[in-house]
Amino acid sequence: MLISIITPYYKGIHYLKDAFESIRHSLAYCENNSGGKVAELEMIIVLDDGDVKREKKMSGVNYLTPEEYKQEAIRLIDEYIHHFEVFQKNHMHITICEAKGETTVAKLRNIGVSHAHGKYVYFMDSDDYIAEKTLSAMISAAKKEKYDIITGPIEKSSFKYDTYMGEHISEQSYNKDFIIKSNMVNFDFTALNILISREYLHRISDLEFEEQYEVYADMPYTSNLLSRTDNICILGEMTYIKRLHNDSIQYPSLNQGKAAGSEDIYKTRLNEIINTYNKCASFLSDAAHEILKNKKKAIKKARIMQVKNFFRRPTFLFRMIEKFVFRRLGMKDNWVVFESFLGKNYSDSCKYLYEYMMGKYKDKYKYIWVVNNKKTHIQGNIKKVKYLSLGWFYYTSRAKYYVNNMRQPIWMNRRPGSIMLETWHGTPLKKLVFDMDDIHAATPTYKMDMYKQSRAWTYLISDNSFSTDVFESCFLYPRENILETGYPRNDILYRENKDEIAQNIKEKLGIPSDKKVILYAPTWRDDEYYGPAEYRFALKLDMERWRETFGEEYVMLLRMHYFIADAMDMSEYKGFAYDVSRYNDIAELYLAADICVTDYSSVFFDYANLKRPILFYVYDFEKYKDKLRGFYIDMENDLPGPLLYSENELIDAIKGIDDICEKYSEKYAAFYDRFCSKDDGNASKRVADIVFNKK
Ligand code: C2G
Repeated sequence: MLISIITPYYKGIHYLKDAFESIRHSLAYCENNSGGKVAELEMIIVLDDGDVKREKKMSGVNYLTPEEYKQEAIRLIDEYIHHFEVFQKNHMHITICEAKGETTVAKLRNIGVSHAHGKYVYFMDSDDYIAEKTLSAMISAAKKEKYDIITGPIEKSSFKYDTYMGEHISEQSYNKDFIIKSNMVNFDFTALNILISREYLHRISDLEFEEQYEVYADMPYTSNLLSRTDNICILGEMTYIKRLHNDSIQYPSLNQGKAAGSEDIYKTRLNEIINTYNKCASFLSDAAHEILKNKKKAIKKARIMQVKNFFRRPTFLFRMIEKFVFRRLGMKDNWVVFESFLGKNYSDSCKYLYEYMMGKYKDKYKYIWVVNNKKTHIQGNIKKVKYLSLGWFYYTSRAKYYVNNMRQPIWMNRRPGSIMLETWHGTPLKKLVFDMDDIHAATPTYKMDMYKQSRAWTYLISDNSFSTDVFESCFLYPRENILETGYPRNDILYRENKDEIAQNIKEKLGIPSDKKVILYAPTWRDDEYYGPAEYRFALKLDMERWRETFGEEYVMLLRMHYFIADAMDMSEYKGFAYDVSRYNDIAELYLAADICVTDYSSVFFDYANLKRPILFYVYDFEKYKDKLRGFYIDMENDLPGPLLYSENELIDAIKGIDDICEKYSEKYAAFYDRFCSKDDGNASKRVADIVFNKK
C-alpha cells in the first residue's frame, strides 16, 4: 500500500534536509517496529522557481539563482537516496517535478497530486518535519481499515529537527513559549498532516486546491475534505511539526514574506467557512467561530497592553515628542552622543574614543554621555542623560553622531544625514544572529530585529580580519562599511603607564598590594533568563574552598556579565572575593588581573593583548557548544589556554599556572597574531580620523 508524500519546495535547503532527516528516522522506527517490513513510500518534490524570481532583494543577503536553488535540492535528494540504507530498503522513490513562472503553493500541491501513484496522499511542507512515530502510526492504521482520512496532532516549534528531538537537551531547558502544543486537530484548517485516500478524493470529484489563492488555499480544501466524510481516524501518535521560521529575512515563511499582512484574507476565509458550513457541518463553522473569537480577544488584549505600557513607561510618549517636536528642530553637526551597554557603564570603545576626541578636538564637539547613574565620574565638559529619558530622546534626535556599543532600540529611526557608529562589544566567539540555527534566547524575533537595527549603522568597528568576516555573515552587514581598526577599548592595554594604572585600580578596590589577582569574568547563558536582557547566573565556585586554597597568595574579582540580573553576596569572603560586576570598565580590571578565568565570553580576546594567562572554566561545554550557540573558532585547539571542565581542574590549573603558561606559549603567540595584532594603542585615533576628521 503506497503512500505519496507531496512536498512543495523553493528554498531553504537546511529545512529540506531536516524534513528528510525526520522521514529517515520515522522510516527506521517503522522498520524496527514492524518486523522489518517495508513502508512503501514515494515522495514528490515540486520545485518552484517562481517565488525566487519575485523575491524582494534585501541588502546583504546572498541570493542563489533559481537554477542554483534547484541544483542544491537535487543534490540533497540524491544524497539521501544513495547514502541511507533505510531509503533504499524501503524502495523509497523520489520524483522531482517543476513548476515554472508565477505559481502558488496551491498549484504546486495540485501538480504533486497529479504525479502521485499512492493509495493515499499526504501533504508535507519542505520546512516542516514529522515525529519519529508518525509514519508507523499512519501506515498501520491505513493497513488495518479503509479510512478516507487519517490525521493527528500538529505541534509548532522554532527549533531545528535535532533540537526538537531533544538529543542534547532536557525538557526543562526548552523555552516553553516556543513550543506551542495544539491538540486540536487541524485547528487552523491546514491541509498538513492528513493522510487522504485517493479513492476518497476521486469520490468527491477530485477535489483540488484553488490555485488563484496565494495563501490560505488550505482552508476551503480542508473544510471540504472534512465535511464530506465521517470515515475519519484520529491518531494521537501521528504528530507533525510545523516549523516557525526564526529568520524572516533570508527564509521567510509564506506569512512572513510576500503574504505578510494577510490577516484580513484569513478572516474572510474563516467567515466563508462559517457561512458555508453552519448547517451541514456545524463543527467546522464552530471551529472557525472559535478562531475568530480568540483572534478578537487577542487584539483586545494587545490594545489594553499598549495603553498600559503607555502609562507605565513614558517611552511611548517620548517617542511621540521626538517625532513631532525634536525632529522639527535642526540637526546639530557637532553633537556626539556616546552610549555604552545601554547607559549602564562609562566604558568600552565609546569611552576610549570619547577620551581621545576630547583630547584631540576639545570643544569642537559637544559631547553627550548616556549614563544611568548620574554620579558616574566622566572627565571633561559633558552633558549626561539617562537611557530612554526625555533628554536621551532630545540628544539622540538632534545629534549628528551617535556612538553605541550595543543595539539601538528597534523603533529608533535616525534622521537622514546622521551618522551612527556601532563599536560593537567584542570579537565574536559564540555564533551570532544569522549564523545561529536555533534561537534559545528570550527574543524570538531576534534575527529580524537585528537585521533592521544593523541597517541603521553607518560604520561598524572590527578588532581583526576574523571579526570582519564574521560580521559580514552574522549581521549580513556590508563589508565596505566595516572599520577594521582594532578596538579603541584596548588602547589602554598598551599605555606605557599601565602598571601604575593597575596599582591605582587595586588601591581603589582595596586590594592589598602584595596579593595577586584572579579575575573571573563569565558570560551569560541564552536559556537561563527571567526576561529579555535579564539573565540568571549560578556561580559554580565553592568560595570557601577557594579562600582556603588561594587566600594567602591571591584575591578574586568576580565580574558578572551586564545581562546578569542576580546580585552576588560576597560579604562572607571580605578581603578575598570582590564583586566587581558594577565596576564601570572591565579593561581596567584586566590591567589589575594576573590571571583571567572566563568561559565563552569575548573577554579573552581583549585580555590576550596583555599576554597574561587565561583559563577557560567551561563546566557546561557540551550544552553551550551544541545546543545554545556553537562557536566560530575551534575551542579545543585554538585557545591560548586550557579548557577546564570542573572546579577541581580549574583549581589545579591555578596551582600549576607556570606550567600552563609554558605549555601554551606557542598557541598563545598564534592566537595573539590572529586576534590582537591590530590593537596597538592607537585604534581610537584611527576611528576618529575616519569618522570625525573628514576634510
Ligand atoms: N563583559 C564584562 N563582564 C563579563 C563579561 C563580559 O564586562 N563578565 C563585557 C566585555 O567587554 C565583553 C563584552 O561585555 O567583551 C561582551 O560580553 P560577552 O561575554 O562576549 O557576551 P555578549 O554580550 O553576548 O557579546 O561579538 C561579541 C558577542 O556579541 C558577545
